Amino acid sequence: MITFTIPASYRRSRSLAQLLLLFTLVISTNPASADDGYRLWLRYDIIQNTQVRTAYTRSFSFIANPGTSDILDNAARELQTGLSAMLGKQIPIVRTPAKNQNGIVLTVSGAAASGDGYSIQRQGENTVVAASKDAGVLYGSFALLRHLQQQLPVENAAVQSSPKIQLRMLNHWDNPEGTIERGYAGSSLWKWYELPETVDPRYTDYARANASIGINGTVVNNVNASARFLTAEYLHKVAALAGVFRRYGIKTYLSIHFAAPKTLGGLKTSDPLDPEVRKWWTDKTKEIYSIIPDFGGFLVKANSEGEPGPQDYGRTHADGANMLAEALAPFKGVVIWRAFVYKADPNADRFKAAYDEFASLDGKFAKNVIVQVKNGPIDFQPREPFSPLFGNMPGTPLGMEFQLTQEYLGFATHWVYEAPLFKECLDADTHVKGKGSTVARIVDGSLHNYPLTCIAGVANTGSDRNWTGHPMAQANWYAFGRLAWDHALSAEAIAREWTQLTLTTQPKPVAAITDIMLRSRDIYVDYNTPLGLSRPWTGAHYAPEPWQNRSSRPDWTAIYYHRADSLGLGFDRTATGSNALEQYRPEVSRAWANAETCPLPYLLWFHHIAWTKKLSSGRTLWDELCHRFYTGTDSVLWMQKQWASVRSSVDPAIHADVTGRLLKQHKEAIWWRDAWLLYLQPFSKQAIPARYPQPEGTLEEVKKRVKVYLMR
Ligand code: GCW
Repeated sequence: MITFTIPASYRRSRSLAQLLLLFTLVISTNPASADDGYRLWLRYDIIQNTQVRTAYTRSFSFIANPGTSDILDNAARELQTGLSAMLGKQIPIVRTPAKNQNGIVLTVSGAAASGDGYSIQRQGENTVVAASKDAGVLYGSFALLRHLQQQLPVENAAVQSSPKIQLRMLNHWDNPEGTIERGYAGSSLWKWYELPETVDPRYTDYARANASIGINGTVVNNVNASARFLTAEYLHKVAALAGVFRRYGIKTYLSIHFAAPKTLGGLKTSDPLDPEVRKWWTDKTKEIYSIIPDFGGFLVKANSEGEPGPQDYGRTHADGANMLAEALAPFKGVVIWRAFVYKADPNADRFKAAYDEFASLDGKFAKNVIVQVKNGPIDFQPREPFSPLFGNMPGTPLGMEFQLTQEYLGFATHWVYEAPLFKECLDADTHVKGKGSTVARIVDGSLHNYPLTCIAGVANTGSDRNWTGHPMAQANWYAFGRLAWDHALSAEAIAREWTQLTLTTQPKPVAAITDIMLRSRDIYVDYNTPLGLSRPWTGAHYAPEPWQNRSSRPDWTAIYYHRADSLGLGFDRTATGSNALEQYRPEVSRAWANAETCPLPYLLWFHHIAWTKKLSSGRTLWDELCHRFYTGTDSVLWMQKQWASVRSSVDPAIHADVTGRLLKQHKEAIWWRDAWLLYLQPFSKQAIPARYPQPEGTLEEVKKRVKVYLMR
């Protein structure tokens, strides 16, 4: 409701007409009346189409809940909230189905669906949501709500669905003091200083959002972990969060600091083979389970980017992981051990590092260990080939790590829909067991019969009212969850669905927005890192800095990756270079090893190409680069136009917010384009073709601008 108080001064001196005008202005500009994005894809706005609303009202006059658990109660309550809001009428929750009325019946029955799955069936005029676990009923309830939010016929709601992957998790890189490593949407959601006494209601909304897309695990702290989280004080704070999440079928996990036995326990060593160290972890784990009985397990970044690990004591990753696995096993907890490792070796190719360190450890890990692998071999670049570890550890469950937060994808300023990136990796064929050995089939366990399966997304959430900073970045959280549940869904179907739930159900604008989303990642790649370029970044990972040639280690410079010289551009990873290609099966490496046939998006990942070389596009390397940088940048203008065309169908506040970000995105696309081309030009010794508008400044001027981003 909008409350309106007439200011005293106005009451005295203004005419009624003026007051009415003011009233109208206040209403139309009052931010409280606009959509602030907080509700995400769970908006439940009243259904305007009276035909649909009448049909739904007839079908849903009650929600019958056997009511034996918090999770079932939450399923019923969500249906009640959603339906009541969409129908404009309170729908009651009852214990048993009302006679002579139609409604929704929640049922838990062993035969309904496997694992976390659910079925939605029409029985007579009732709609039955059934599952063998309470969580399945919750997922089914959200699926039904999704169906209704899209205003689809009730008769078509029948479906049977089970997740393909067991552990579908978010990884938060949140620090104890409230900052988020690589977070661009405000500060941490977790208010550590207030917990456990004060439990922010927002934690419940976070859990609802996750459960609505099937996410069933969350790691609440950064992999660059503070030992503080293992203290009793912090465990009680974590327990308060876990208490909220549990009611939505979500387990809580912690990232651990491998050296905690020393730093926290006061031991002389953290050697994983030392009996005292092992005992320390066993005791600590027991303590954790006494405080959080359904604790999920540990996520570990070890011997990576300066973090401590078993190699500090001459032990292997398997030794470290197995020690923790032993402590967790009695409680059915799991260890998720990250494979993101690389050494500061000037002669090594970082591309090969994870494979080199892990492939030989296959089969040496305990049963409750999952090795978590980033989608690409380097580090969440805008486009990477799939990591060669996938397929090469048949005896060790490999989990997938995607990054939702846009560390290398323009933070919260650039609109990049990531589902095409996820799909590109999941659908890639490793050929390890013949054709069709996709990365998805490795991660879902079907190829190697993994007993444990896991997929993680590094969260893009924060304290910003709309959760993700860029309103459109909500789609990346959504798409991750939907693909974690079913990797066979298409990026397009998810984009359409998300748009209908979040922005509008009108077909034309839905099509226009979906179109922007589907092209957005390629557009970004074109103006940012086309043709297989990577890591031209400053320390902030935001501004272009292809000239960066000095750092504490060679693989933290830009020139290490692009290798521009007077002959050409790109990293030779064929047999004449680092031969990283040998880490793939011949069917894969053959397709990439030949510069003539290597797909252009991967060309400079694997080849050093001469500036004048004619590519499969018919253009020379230099011309192709110019073409991509310019079309990528111009395409942002297309995004702006397309977005402007949906103005009347999208909430004004969200529309204005995205419009502003698109203006900035175009400016920055020009910045990226000019930085790269001005930097590469002296190497290529060729001009930017006259048909393109020439860069506005000099290389020195662009560099000055970048410096601003690096100032303290
Ligand atoms: O990409 C790098 C990030 C680090 C991150 C690291 C990792 C959490 O720049 O901030 O640390 O990856 O994945 O461990």
